[in-house]
Amino acid sequence: MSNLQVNVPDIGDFTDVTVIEILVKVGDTIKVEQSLITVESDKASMEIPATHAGVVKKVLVQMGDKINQGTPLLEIEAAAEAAPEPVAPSAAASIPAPETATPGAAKASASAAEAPVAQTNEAAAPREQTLVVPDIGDFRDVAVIEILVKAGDAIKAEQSLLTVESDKASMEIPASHGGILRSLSIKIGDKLNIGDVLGVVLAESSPAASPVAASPARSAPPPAAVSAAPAQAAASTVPTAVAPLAPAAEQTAGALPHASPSVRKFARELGVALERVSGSGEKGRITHEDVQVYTRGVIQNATQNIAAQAGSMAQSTQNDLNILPWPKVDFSKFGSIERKDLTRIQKISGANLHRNWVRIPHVTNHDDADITELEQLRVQLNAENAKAGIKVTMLAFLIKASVAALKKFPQFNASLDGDQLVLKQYYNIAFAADTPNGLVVPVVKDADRKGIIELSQELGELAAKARDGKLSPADMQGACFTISSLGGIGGTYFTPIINAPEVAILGVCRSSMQPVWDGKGFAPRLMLPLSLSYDHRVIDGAAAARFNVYLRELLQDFRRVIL
Ligand code: CAO
Repeated sequence: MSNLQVNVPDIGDFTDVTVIEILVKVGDTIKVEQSLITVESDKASMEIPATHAGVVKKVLVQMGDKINQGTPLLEIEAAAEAAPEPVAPSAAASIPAPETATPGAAKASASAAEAPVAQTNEAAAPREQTLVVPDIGDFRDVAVIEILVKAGDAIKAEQSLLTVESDKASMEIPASHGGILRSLSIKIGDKLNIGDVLGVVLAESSPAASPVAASPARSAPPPAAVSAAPAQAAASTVPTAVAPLAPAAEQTAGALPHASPSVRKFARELGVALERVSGSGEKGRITHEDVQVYTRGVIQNATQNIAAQAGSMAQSTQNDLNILPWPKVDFSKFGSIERKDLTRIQKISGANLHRNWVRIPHVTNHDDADITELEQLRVQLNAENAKAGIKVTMLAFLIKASVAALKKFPQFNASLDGDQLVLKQYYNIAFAADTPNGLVVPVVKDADRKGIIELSQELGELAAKARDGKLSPADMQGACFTISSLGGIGGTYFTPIINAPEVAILGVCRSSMQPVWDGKGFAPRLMLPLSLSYDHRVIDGAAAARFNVYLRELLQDFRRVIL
């Protein structure tokens, strides 16, 4: 491994171009052809590629330095397989000297001659001039990235018409003639080469006064005239990259923002319109960092807007409900904490529960049902069906009793729809199921047509599907009334939240032996706590008490279910 110096390769006519970006730093491993710095003249910028591979030991240029061909750029420890002698710079970085432009110009004439676009006939319209891509040296198939003028614009000779970009350089293409732009025949993304027709201008000067006008129908001027008579450059079609620099004041308003190709590429990747970015570099040049700052600003604004909107929504909810904002507490001040994301089910059910709790005026009616005899029947049925693997729990009886109560009190088997009550003539009963991922609510369809054993079997299947996360949307749709049973867990009473658009829900807790007065004395009875929440817009308190009493009677004497 040996240390060697990497110099600026042949950059054609570029002289004293300013370093506007340094793309590598000490310690970087660089490859041949990798861009090292970006340089810029007034209207063109290009990236200077590495001529050797290796590890950067020293960066020999600084931002703002003026460089020329041969200026030392880096000291590197050359890689073992370093590229041989300094490579000729890539086409993108090699801007030909005007002298080398002759063949290009010849091509320009040829291709303009071949162009099918209606060319000006001097006799018929002596002032019309065709604008073509002038000699752009080694550049081939450069993409149009910006069009700076439009048909109808008054343009000046030398005014930038469009910007083209290759992989590593961008440049503005000037007008060969001033006047009124009649038409443009290019669009963004078009790939251009020397001689391609850009449009037609109604020239401001008489044909005789303009060197270009001498051959108006084939407007690409002989480049020799350009190099031999630079004073006439203002009337030439030489691209800005090799033309005398136009004073900044002459640049068109709304001209392409000043930025290097890599910055343009970066901006394009982020979808940033460079016109909106303020450049902090020399002469207002937009740097990589400017694009980042702009992007951060946009994201920040968007985030703030969303937060403001959410805030105003929350505010309006708060105002509607007259409640305080959610308390913000730094819990870690009081001890160690862990943060855990809510599960998908928790997020969905949480949003639904919140809506239901806030939107439905809930009232909960509590009662106790004596299920002493029913429990005996349940135990007996379980014994009888044990072989079939069917487990009969209190839930199946509760479903059956609820169906009977819904039939007796149809407003419980209903949904509010605006000013109407939708009364259902089917009996689908949902039940809340506790699963490792959160609460789900499967639905037993047509419960009125099923017996206790069939219901028990179906409950077992749905509960298993719920635990395994295999419930389909259809399994959870179409409910009329919901039962939330905490009987397997414990507790006495609670307030279940109505499952909108239903109008009532039955909460059931664990049955327990209670001393119950039978008129003569206290008898031990198995009592089941019932908690019926109802939508007070649809159901009034008396109806709820009657529903609960009826349900209690059914559970106390299950024979009544068939009445
Ligand atoms: N009183 C006393 N024991 C009861 C009972 C009650 N009301 N209800 C059930 N039990 C018993 C069962 O008989 C069973 O006993 P064994 O284990 O001795 O056989 C045990 O409790 C467990 O029953 P289970 O819970 O497995 O079955 P289930 O049919 O009663 O309930 C299901 C099924 C899916 C509803 C239930 O498992 C569940 O998830 N419950 C939670 C519902 C919930 O989270 N509700 C709150 C929603 S709102 O926040």
